[in-house]
Amino acid sequence: MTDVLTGPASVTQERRLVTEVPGPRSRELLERRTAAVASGVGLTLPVFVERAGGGVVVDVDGNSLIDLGSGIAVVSVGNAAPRVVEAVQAQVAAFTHTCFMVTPYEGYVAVCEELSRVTPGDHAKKSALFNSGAEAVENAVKIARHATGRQAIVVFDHAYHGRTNLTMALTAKNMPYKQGFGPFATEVYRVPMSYPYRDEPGLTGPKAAARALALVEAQVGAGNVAGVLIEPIQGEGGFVVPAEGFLPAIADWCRASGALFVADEIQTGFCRTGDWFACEAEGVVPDLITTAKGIAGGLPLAAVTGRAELMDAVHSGGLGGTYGGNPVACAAALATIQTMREQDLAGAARAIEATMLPRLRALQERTGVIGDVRGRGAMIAIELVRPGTSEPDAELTGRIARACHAQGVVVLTAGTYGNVLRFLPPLVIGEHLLTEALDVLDAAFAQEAGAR
Ligand code: PLZ
Repeated sequence: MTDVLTGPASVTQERRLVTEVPGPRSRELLERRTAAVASGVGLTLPVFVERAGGGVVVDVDGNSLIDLGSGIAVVSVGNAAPRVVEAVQAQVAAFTHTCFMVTPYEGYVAVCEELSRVTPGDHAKKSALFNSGAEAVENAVKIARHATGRQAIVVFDHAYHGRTNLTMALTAKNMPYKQGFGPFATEVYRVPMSYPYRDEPGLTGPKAAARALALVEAQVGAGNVAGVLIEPIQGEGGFVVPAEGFLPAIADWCRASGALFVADEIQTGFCRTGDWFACEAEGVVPDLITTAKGIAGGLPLAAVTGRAELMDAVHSGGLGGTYGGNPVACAAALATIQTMREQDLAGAARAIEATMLPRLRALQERTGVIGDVRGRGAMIAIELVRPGTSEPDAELTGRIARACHAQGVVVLTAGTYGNVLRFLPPLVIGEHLLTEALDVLDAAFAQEAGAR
């Protein structure tokens, strides 16, 4: 990890609180937000941002917070990363939009070329670009159905794939994502995930896969499955890392059954887990892969990348959208990918893991309320439980998160049971900031869980 300045020069890489959090300016803006913004739009931390860079977010009251969220795994290269800013400014000044389907431009093509290079597998690939993760997942399903001539999509417990109608159906958790929003799309079948902390002891990855696939064969029929859609490490579900051998067994079954293995790497992708993509850890090569979030340094961009013959199965004009692959977002993506390569941000993610895991395991030993410490690279989580049990403790999780927020550290929660604290620092975060954030976390546990 380096401590180089990786954002706007005006953002000093420090935690510094000058008011309570949220401060008076943020509270004023919160009042306006409450009056003008639909209350269905969620809110983690009512601190309004003025600028951000590297591993720091500066609020409108002048407080500097350490960022362990990256805007939900987006600004992996740092907020307002200099090279991204430069590329975006140049593109905005040249042209902002033509619609790639009307009059194309090079940036879109260059992003697809990069996706062919960085995604797993050395087969011929093609890509299509979209605006959001959910839209990419929707299109992956469209492509899988069209290419196979089959309809069923298999998804997993604890999965998160988005908030549109089809992706709500693919998502597991009811509250807050699905409650009252049905009816949902059909031909979606959910099977058990490999969740080592909560599975029965001794359930290996291959056995967990066999458990899931036996259900698919009995209840769906292998010949009806267009695709098995899976996050190689679950994101919103609580950074659930399947047991070793689970993903390869699912991928093998897909190959044997003529179903597509579709990896949703929207949260895990682009160096987050210490490789370009999380599937690489077990040498799994997806037929289709969805990406978004970290791809473009904070600009909205998403993609489906896959085997050329599958991507080309769809008739001309069958895929698209007004803004998909917007030129400004493409310029940002090219700058982001270049930054990741040149600064070895996959290596930076592995260094973050090396710093975090021992600290969190020590905290687990001391407190007795952390059931599991897990994750890979800069995608690390702890699952909070009642002492001596594996009963989820969402209430304590919320209190710890709020205590961190009050001390100027942005942390996020996750998990089907709401009892997971997850850490997604920008990959460029300085070691000193990361260590300080872990000190704040230790203190939050001392305060809220009585740990020394
Ligand atoms: N697939 C694996 O993690 C987005 C959701 C935040 P969009 N996760 C953050 C929220 O509460 O809405 C996500 C993901 C995986 C798909 C998506 C959807 O990506 O860009 O939010 O549509």
